[in-house]
Amino acid sequence: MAPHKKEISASMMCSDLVNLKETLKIFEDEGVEHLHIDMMDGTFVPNFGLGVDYIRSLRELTSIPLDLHMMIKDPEYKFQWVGIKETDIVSIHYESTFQVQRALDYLQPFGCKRFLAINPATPVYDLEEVLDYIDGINLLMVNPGFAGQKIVPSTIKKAEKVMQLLKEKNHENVIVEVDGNITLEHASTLSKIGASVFVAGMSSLFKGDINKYAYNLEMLRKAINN
Ligand code: S6P
Ligand code: MG
Repeated sequence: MAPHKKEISASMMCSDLVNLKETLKIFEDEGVEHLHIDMMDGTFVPNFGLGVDYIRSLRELTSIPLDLHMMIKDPEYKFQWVGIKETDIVSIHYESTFQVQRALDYLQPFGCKRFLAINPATPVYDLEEVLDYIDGINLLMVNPGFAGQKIVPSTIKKAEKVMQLLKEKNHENVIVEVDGNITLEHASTLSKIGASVFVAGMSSLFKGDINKYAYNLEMLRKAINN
């Protein structure tokens, strides 16, 4: 199988609302593949995040596909609220619902890419029974809820274990996304391990003011394609 294309998903939780239009124009010019949307309900994770009105407005401003990271409890009953498109990625968390396989089934009619998100302490073997129902894995490198955190060190080794599992189970078609503290160094390491979607937040893209974003994206692009 040909290796997956290396892609960037810009974390919109880290973007400045005042310069939103200009920021999106830079992302379009730089070929950013996804906009990462951290949805949080204050229950599944200890924070509130981006919601349906924000998503609706964003759709009017850009056609860059969305990467909806649903950090919410029982997401299967809320898919209809969001306006999911076929070009989107939608991640739900292993621990967010009592019946995760059913939730993935409920997502299928939307035609989007279905990703399962796992926390730093979620065992890799939990993925085994759902490999047939997912297009990707969102591997959290931090405990979800906040931008600007430090990586949980064991997650690098865990990324290797995930790639090993996909190989053993003949599921190398499954995409691996990495989310949280993706510095240039972590991006480069994780790219070599086999990750192909990189969430760009405060650790890479949103460093300095808006005039730095294009440069930051180019640096990240270099790190993931090395
Ligand atoms: C964390 C969330 C992430 C953050 C991302 C930001 O709960 O899932 O997507 O937005 O971590 O990146 P950084 O570089 O600030 O960690
Ligand atoms: Mg996220």
